[in-house]
Order: sequence, then structure tokens, then C-alpha cells
Amino acid sequence: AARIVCFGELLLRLTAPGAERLLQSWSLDVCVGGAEANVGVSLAAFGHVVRFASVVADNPLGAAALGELRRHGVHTDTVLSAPGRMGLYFLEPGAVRRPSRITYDRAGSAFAAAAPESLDWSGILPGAALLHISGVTPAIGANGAAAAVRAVKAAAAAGVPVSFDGNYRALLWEAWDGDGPAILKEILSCATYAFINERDIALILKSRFEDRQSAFEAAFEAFPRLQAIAATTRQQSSVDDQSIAGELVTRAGRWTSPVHELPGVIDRIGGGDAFAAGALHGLIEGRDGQYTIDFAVAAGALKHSIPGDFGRMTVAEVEAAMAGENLDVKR
Ligand code: KDG
Repeated sequence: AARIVCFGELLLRLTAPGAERLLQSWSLDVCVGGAEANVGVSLAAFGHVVRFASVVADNPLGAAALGELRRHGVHTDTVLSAPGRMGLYFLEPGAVRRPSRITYDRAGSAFAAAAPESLDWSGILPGAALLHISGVTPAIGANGAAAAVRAVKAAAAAGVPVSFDGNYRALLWEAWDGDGPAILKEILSCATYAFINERDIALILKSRFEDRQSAFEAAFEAFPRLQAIAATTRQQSSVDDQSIAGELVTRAGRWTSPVHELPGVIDRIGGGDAFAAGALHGLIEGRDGQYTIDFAVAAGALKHSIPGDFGRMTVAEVEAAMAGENLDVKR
């Protein structure tokens, strides 16, 4: 088991029940989410020692969200409480031909308002095998961007590998004047592992690429610290009929996973986070490239069967899915 730190904003998710449009009826299901917390919960379920680093509202909602993380085995002693509000997001799940829709209500949250130097990384990072962050934090505003850059620089200086999940959220970047490509470039220059695809790389390097492999090559060239890139490929014939596959590229080789068919998707939110957690599990445990990408994609696929943001699944369950049990897998 490795000691892993995940840094990001904890959000409350309010979901329209069943296939209802938002506020069609006046009830909503509440769960806790946030891309980096989702990764942390999956890694804890895989047996790692996970600490969440964040700032939450010092009110009953913040306390409840932290309790939910603890219930899933994630340590919260490195989370600060501060005046302000919890960030929310509303989800209207898709059905048949109607795509799902996310509405953010998170501006000015306790996390977004926190001073970039709030967290004392010199007390958080020692002994950690990894710091995981995502492109959501720098996208939420100037404080988030400065906090994310500060976190990865502290990790790089302390010799703690950084994992970065691109998670490009156009809705968030568009709400302020941040220079997304420049900020993400600075973060990636500290990263050892990256979950980015050709679209992210084109945006960050301001270049055009013929195909995914040339984008990956350019990323390895631009970011000398980078050791591995993993990305998913999704195909979607309707909202609840999808498939997922993935590939892992290192400086030494390239591995692709089988395609997992996902008919009857229950909840695709957090699928990318479960994929990232699965890949990090393989990478940290020193597993070979094929196991790592197969485990990652099976974890991402299995998440589609679980309501809520969190991927609550054991290594044995993911390995069963990897072997094609319970899932429609095409080799
Ligand atoms: O990956 C899942 C996230 O998108 C979800 O938890 C909400 O963190 C979130 C975000 O900012 O989009």
C-alpha cells in the first residue's frame, strides 16, 4: 500500500432522481463528489493510504462531506475548514437520446476563496508516494490556479511524483480570464503521470496533431519529467449504450486495453476518475503496462454500474471485470 495525497475541491452533487428533468419534482438526491476525491476513494478501496488535502466550508455541509470521505477510508486530517460555502453541482442524468447536463453552483466556495498558501505542503507531503491533482482546481479561478501550481511545485521540490488528470472543464475556464494553456503547462511540467488526450495536449501546446500518438510524443518532449500518459477512448451510440477502452504510453512502450461494452449505463460521472485511480494503482504497485491499462479500463467500466460520483470497488472486483466476468469485453 502506498501513501497518496489527493488535492482538490470537495463538492456536493444534487441529482434529479430517475430520468427527471432538473426540478421537475422538488426532490434531489445528494452525494459527495469532486474529481480528486473520487480518485482518492477508489485508491482507498484498492488498499492505499489516502489523505485528502482541501479546504471545506466550516458548516454542517462541509462536516458531512468530510464524514462521507472518512466513511470510505480517506483520511481528512489535512483538510482545513474555512468560512464560506460548499461548492455544488446539479446533475440531470441523461436518458435515451437526451445527454446528461451539469450545472455548477460553486462560485466563491470556501475552497475557491481560500488563499493559495492556505495548505502547508511541508507538513502534508513527506512520506507520500504521490500527489494527485486535476485540471478542475486551476480552472476555478485565480486562487485555485495559484494553489494548484504551488502544490505541484512543492511536490516536485520534495521529490514526490505528481499525477495530473487533465479534466478540462470549459465551463469553468470560460467564467474567468485565466490563461488555461499557460497554467496547465506549468502544472504538467511538474507531473510524472498524466491523464490527458490529444485534445488536451493540442490545447496546452497550442499545436495541431495528426493523431493521438504524435500528440503523446510531443507531450513527452515538452515535459521531460513525464513518465506515463494514459487516456481513454469512448464510443457512444446513445446515452446508456457506450463503450470504453484505453491506452497507456510510457517512454518505454505502449499498451492498449480491450473494449468494454457498457449497455445500460447507471452513472458515468466519475468513470474517468476510476480509470485514473486504476492506472495509478498499477503504476504505483509496479505492475506491467498491460495489467495497468487493463485494470484501469475495467475500473472505469465498472464505475458505470455504480450510482454517485464514487467508485466503490475492490481490487478483486476490478480483476473479475478485467477477466470479462460481469462485463461484455471484446478482445
Ligand atoms: O469527474 C467527476 C467530476 O466532474 C465531478 O465530481 C465534478 O469535480 C467535478 C467537476 O468540477 O467537474
